Amino acid sequence: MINRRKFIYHSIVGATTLHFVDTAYAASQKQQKNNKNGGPIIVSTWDFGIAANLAAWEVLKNNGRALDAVEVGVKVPEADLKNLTVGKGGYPDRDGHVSLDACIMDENGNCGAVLAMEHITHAISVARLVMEKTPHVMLAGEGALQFALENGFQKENLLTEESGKAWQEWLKDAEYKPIMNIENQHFSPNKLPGNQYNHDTIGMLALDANGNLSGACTTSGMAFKMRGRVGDSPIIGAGLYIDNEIGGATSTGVGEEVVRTVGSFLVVELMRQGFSPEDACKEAVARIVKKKPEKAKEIQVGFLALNKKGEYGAYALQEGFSFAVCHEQQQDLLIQGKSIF
Ligand code: SD4
Repeated sequence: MINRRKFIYHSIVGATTLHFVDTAYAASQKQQKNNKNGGPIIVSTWDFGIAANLAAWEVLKNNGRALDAVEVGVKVPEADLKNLTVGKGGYPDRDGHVSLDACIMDENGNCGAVLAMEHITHAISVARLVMEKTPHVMLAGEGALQFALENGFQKENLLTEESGKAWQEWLKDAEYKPIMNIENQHFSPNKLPGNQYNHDTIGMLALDANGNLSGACTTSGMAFKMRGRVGDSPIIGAGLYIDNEIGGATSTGVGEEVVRTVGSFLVVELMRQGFSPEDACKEAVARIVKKKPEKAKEIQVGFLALNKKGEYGAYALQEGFSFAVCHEQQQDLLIQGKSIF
């Protein structure tokens, strides 16, 4: 299996140095390696984290600030029209509106977020402006859009031909059912025809050369959600949390379950207690399972964590969760191949 994944990935990205390995297999080696070096390092969720990390690396390699790196990085999938789960081109809600959730947090505990914002591709940049230019942490809906427009963002139609077609298709049955375990194309390439992901968020964590941590998280949320629904991704402590003394964490999957456990904050607090990043993520997933055992086989939830030493780890409820790691100009895509069962 490992060899097969390696082959697939090398064939896609060519020149970049990449390794495809199971998380459990690789995590301990990686942690040792990064222990020596600390930062700069970037980790982000899912396959699309690879391209995002490369953009973020351009900032970190020049001694840039982690905050700038994570913003630049997650803007890549936000602008990618082929990405149906983040930014422009993301799946709409059940009424056909694309509404975006995003948040950002820096090394000083500053944070900003936009919730259910329509018509603006780079939700993360609006979230950053909320953090830097307002006395608030969150702006939602019409107010977020108004703030964005007042600050020079252009109003756009975020529904593309492809996401519009997917919505029309969905309307035939109009059944809201998060499909789990198909997020990673390489892991289960033949499960569904086309690009029928119905959720995936980019969460990115970075540690810069000065030893400072920041994070960003951005998504179009669960596909075909109810109008006005907001998940975990823009909620500080749920979809993202940074504590510059300890580390950072971010989440992906069915946001309602992450909100119920304040998942990312929990992961960081577990690391404070001495858990490794991977063990902290595993424990946070276990708490979700404990609260809702009946849902454990139906949904996907995953956490990704990076500590102050540059050690990282991830854990997801279901197999197929990939995350991208970038340090010293090396890219890795790790797949967490173990189910909690
Ligand atoms: C949400 N957590 O809106 C997001 C969706 C996601 O992988 O991450 N899916 O609930």
